[in-house]
Amino acid sequence: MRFDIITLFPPIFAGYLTQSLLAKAIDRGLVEIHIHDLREWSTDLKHHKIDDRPYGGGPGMLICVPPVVHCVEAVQQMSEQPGVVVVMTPQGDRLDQRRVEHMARFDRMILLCGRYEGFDQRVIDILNPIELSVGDYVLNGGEVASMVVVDSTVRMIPGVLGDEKSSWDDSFSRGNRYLESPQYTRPPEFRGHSVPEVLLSGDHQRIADWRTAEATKKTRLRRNDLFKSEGG
Ligand code: 6GU
Repeated sequence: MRFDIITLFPPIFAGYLTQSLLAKAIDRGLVEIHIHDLREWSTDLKHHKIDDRPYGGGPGMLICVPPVVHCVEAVQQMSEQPGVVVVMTPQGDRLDQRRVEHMARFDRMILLCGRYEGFDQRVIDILNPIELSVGDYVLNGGEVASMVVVDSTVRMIPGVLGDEKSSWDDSFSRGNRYLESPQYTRPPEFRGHSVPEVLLSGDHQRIADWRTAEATKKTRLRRNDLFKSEGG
């Protein structure tokens, strides 16, 4: 799967791309990520300005339409495979695991990271992108949100996780609508806190029943809404 990320702050991505699971997926050729600096498509050759004040007044600055459209068109040309254009914005559809699993089937995504007060509306009207938000709170820009999209999508690509089963078992994945039960590893006791006896019993049926009961209890307590959205 190929990701093209368009941003005003390319250095934000350096650490993220070179660590852990994502770095391994890139090494193994399962994922390609290309970062593009929107400022390079500025029509203002002197200051590489890409934003301006909103018509009609109001606070802050907007990202102008010409550099964004030129950049997306140029980036589309960089691969034969057309990319699905995704604009990261708090006004977008809220990302959830169902959406992630749908997007994991795309061959290529072009992620546009907003800054300031967002984009000129004509960016949306011309590019007709998917608009995505990662939750009901405001971030300083779409960069962190785009990493959320890459991170959650990549782990659904077959072969990316070592153990195929592990993403299936996760909370919110297709196989599971419950939060996870508590987990423990060594030592068996620390500062008076012991591992539940059942987990040391070796009785697989009892362990499975205990985990189901704990997961159900935690979900009911913390996220009762998950029981009501079975279709989700
Ligand atoms: Cl995609 N962008 C910004 N700036 N804030 C957000 C968001 C995106 N999703 C949630 N909050």
